[in-house]
Amino acid sequence: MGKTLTYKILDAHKVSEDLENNTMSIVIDQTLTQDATGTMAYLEFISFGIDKVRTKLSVSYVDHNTLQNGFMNADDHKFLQTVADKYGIVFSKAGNGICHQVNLERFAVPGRTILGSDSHTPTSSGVGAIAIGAGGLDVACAMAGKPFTIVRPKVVGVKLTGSLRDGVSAKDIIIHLLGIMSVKGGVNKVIEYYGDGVKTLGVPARSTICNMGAELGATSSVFPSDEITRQFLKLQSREEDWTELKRDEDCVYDENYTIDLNTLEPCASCPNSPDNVKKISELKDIKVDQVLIGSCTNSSYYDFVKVASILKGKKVHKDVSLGIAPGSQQVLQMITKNGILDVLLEAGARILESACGPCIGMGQSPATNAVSLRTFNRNFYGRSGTNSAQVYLVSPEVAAYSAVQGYIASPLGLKMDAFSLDVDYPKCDSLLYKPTFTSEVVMGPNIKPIPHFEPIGQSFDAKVMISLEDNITTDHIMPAGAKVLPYRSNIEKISEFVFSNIDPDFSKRCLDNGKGVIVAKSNYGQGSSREHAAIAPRYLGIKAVIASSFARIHKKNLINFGILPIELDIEANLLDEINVTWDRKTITVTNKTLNKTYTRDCELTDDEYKLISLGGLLNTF
Ligand code: MIC
Ligand code: SF4
Repeated sequence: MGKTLTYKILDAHKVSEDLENNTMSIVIDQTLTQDATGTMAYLEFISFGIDKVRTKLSVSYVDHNTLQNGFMNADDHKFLQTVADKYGIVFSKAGNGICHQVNLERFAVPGRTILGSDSHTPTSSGVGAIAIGAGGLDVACAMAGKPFTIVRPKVVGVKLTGSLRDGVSAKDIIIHLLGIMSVKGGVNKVIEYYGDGVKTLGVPARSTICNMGAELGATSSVFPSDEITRQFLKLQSREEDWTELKRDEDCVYDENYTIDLNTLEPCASCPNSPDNVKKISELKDIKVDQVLIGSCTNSSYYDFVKVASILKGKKVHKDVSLGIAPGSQQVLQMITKNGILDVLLEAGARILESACGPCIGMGQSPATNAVSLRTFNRNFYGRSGTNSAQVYLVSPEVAAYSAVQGYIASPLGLKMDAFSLDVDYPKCDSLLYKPTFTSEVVMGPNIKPIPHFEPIGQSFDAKVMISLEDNITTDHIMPAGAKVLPYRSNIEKISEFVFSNIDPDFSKRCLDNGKGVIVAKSNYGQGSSREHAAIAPRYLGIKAVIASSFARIHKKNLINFGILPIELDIEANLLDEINVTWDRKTITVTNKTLNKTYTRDCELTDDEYKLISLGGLLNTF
């Protein structure tokens, strides 16, 4: 039996395998970090006492906290730049672009493994790499040359046939798949695309699909590296990075889907979950207040060609605010040179910085109850900065066409070829810095040491600090946005905001009680890789999270910081008294208030068991 492309790449990087626990450890070739997770990752890396990174390539991006309200973010940027220079890391300064877009343009190499402290790292898999999102501590370990351990992923084969009709986009493919598989359908799986339809998609389109594979909860997604990939790399002046990579024809997938591209229609992820999918035709006539085009999902030159084709000679509806954020300096230069920027300005667009910006609630929060159409990847409750806003995730085509109409409208059948794709791709190095190994690390006053955590103990009593439903996101746990993001380097301060959007008293309740557990249902911790969603609750005294299932990255973050993840569906109310007793074999949870006991096997690997017993990974150095 032949091999999937996924296992061709993973096996070529495998250093060990634990068949009993179904895990494998792989060498990581490249890493990426961004500023919002990067400060912690580098504090962790520095604590290892190593003189330089031990990867083929590590890149540090600044793209999330670029509002710079006060000194905190600017201090973080300085810290990141000096760390990068000292330890041998390429530095991408604020303004250079969104980490995933720049990484795709400049650094992603077919066949390599890439680990990034951001859940959308799989964007780079569009060239045929296996790129994986992880917590900062895992990325720090990879920079120190340590292998990365994953559950051996199941491989989902998605066969694409036919070609997309005018007005239908790669974004519609992945939104459609989200509608089928749901936000938890991809956990511990890699989504592998194959079939004739693949040939009809360029690398930016493939990367849009891989990017939103994160919303399926997938470990990664992957496309073959073919002639189209070679052309893309050639345009980026790095054809030498290309190798052909494909699956064996007779490989067998664990799960199979076929998508006939000819039959797809423009669709949207409706409020407040990427898997709440409807066709645009079902949403028509909904009045739109805001349209935002950008983010790591849809901010390539290719995306703006389509947007400008729709906006050419048109005006944005008077009741709509249209903001656009090109994904990188390269994209910005290209749309400037090729006349696209003029079209956008003539139409009435607001030009935003090449950064994450509104995608992570850094500005552009919609009005009360506003309808906001975004080409982004997440529409979780509160993420836009306005809890009552209705955020729809759509393709650039739907976004642009609806901006003109003033209501949600389907671009099906519209031609989008007013601008050429066959143009020069400038190599923009003005905000990229190679390391010189000469800097001393500069640390501003808001950058605080990582707190030390004692082990939770093998048996403890604690109270239920919050009881939650399915699909709780890390945005619920540790909100982002302009108010909170400046404290990513200050755990004491940021812990005040844990669950603040849904339970403003959570933090105080935890501190008053000392010891706590969180109780939830399935897919707890989906979404972002932010390890603050583990560290800050740990700081507040949370010792265990009891949930029917966990999202992959968050579960690892909990373990890394010494919190016990317990996969159990228990009955519990706020402030119920709980006892947790656990050893290598069994975990027992007793709700003393309700007089109910639950027992399950301890399915932690030996390493995970050790980490939690010692109080977390940082206590092992
Ligand atoms: C996100 O899209 O939620 C983020 C912000 O990029 C996060 C990382 C973070 O919280 O800093 C992610 O996706 O991992
Ligand atoms: Fe940035 Fe948004 Fe992409 Fe996260 S999803 S990396 S916040 S653009």
